[in-house]
Amino acid sequence: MDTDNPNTIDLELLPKVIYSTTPAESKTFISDLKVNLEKFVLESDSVFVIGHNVADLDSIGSAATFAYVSEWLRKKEKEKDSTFDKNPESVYVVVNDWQSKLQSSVKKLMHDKCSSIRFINKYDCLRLLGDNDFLLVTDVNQSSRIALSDDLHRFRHVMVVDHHDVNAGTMHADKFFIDKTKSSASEIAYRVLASFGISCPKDIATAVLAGINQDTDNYEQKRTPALLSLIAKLMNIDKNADAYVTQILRSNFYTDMEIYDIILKCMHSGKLFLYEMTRTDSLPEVDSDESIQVNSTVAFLLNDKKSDKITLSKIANALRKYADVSFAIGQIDEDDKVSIHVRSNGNIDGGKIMEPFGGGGAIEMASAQVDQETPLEDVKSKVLSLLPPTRLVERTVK
Ligand SMILES: [Mn+2]
Repeated sequence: MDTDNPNTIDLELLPKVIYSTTPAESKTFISDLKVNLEKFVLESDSVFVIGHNVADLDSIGSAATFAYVSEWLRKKEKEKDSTFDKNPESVYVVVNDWQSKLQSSVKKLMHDKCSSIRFINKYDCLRLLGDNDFLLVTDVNQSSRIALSDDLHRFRHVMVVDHHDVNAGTMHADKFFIDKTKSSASEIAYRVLASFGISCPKDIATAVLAGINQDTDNYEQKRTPALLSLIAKLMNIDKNADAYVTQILRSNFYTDMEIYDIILKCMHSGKLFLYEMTRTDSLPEVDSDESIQVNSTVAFLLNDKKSDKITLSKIANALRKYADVSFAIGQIDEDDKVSIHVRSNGNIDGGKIMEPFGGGGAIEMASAQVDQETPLEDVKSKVLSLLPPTRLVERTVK
């Protein structure tokens, strides 16, 4: 665990987190979030919005929406009050991994739909940074995953808005707004925009839809009636939004095929495993009602070539389409470690399984790093032993 990192949170402080886990809480969650956001946005000289490193569509979609809302609030304040002395345009989105490292779809979204957003990198941000500025962190709460982790203390206010749970690696911030029931940070950002009564421009609607699409695996996960009606609303604002999102995702063809190439190679060398997992009937604590939901397919990929965390998380993502829980395990160049990445449909808590390895994350998505000397097979056996009491049947991959 990140205990040596001075930027991470003391777990005792967690009651400060404002959660939303039920629809009833969701209303007060949004109104608390609104009040705090407006206060920080109007008090501060500049507003910086940042998502996680290696920005994805949700990170960009939510950051662009929050930046749009911030600028709108400052403009409205200036109209109302001529003595308001903040520049409405001092609102920026910080993207660290400048264009080169970003996926094609992300670059396209930034270029095509975010032309009104001022994108800057970490160094521009530090150059512009004064002593009364606000940092809004979106789609992430882990200190190790943002570009400004060493500079958080330089902001007057830091606020986190996320749909992933907090844990020991969570950064320091004044306010946390965590809504695990929402599909994506983009969905939260849109609901905040709507609650201010701001009419949503076409480009922002498309960016929000792109974020939701990314985090729900093309609207396959977290498909609640509320989300489906939001998707319909966004498609109504921009009739071309869905076609546009499909088109930018297709531009990831080469990078996607590279991932499938690794999966194929591992499959041919016997390093891809599928298990049918069934909870045995003899377990005393399982009653008949509960046993309905525990038939799951579990996939493991052991990559014997060195790669990186992003590649392994993309492999886990790709395998999740064919399994309920997927694990990608392999050596990474970074820190000479073995990295474990899990994706889950929610039946099994991925974050919990990563905890004994010193890692963590959300139910749906988590990771951990272990010593590089650990054989990949041993990691797999340990993961298997951590799954709920089950009967496992290995299935041949064909
Ligand atoms: Mn997200």
